[in-house]
Amino acid sequence: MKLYYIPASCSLSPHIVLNELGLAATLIKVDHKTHRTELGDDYFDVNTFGYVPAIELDDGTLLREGPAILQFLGDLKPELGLVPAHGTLDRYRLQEWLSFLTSEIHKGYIPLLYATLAGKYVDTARPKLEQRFAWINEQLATRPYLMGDAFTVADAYLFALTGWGQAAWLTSYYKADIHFDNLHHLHAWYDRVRVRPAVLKALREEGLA
Ligand SMILES: N[C@@H](CCC(=O)N[C@@H](CS)C(=O)NCC(=O)O)C(=O)O
Repeated sequence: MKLYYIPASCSLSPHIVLNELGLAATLIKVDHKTHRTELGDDYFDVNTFGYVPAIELDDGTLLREGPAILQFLGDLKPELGLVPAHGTLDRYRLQEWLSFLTSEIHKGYIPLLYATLAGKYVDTARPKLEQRFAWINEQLATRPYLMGDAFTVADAYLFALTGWGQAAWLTSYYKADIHFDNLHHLHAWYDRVRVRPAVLKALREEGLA
């Protein structure tokens, strides 16, 4: 297994977990400015988004996103108790913590970190967000919903977040200047989700329809 990391960044957490597990992974350092690995490769060829952590399994499979990686690693040795068993309330409690840490703490740092870069936060955030939505658009080219043929909670989450950019039906402060005009698969997905009875009902109940 390989772990792509930037020293002192959030990839420190899977690094620690690998050590807890006593697993000898190959550590590959990524330069956070050039996005080159210490082997000289372009890290964007490994991870489309250029961020760490990412792990590469021995069969070449790549896994991204800290909370997913941490759970994957913990599940390799359940007897160590680094993650509670699947299906237990404690497992959801762990996911509650991971979601909180990733969205409220980890990403809560971003304005502070970019503020130190001469107030460039908006200029940096918008293209990143648009690139990520473009990637989602590509995923939706081959499947009707994020996970495949069936609507899941992830579609409900994305629907709410996409609305902030699209904002066709919003008049509130949840409006961001993000452009989706060319993302046809995302549009098709959005229209598909928007007419679901449960979605229409929710929009009505929130005074948005
Ligand atoms: N959604 C990702 C975000 C990871 C992330 O923000 N990584 C930062 C380090 S803490 C990074 O690699 N930044 C460099 C970049 O985005 O180019 C996750 O939760 O794993």
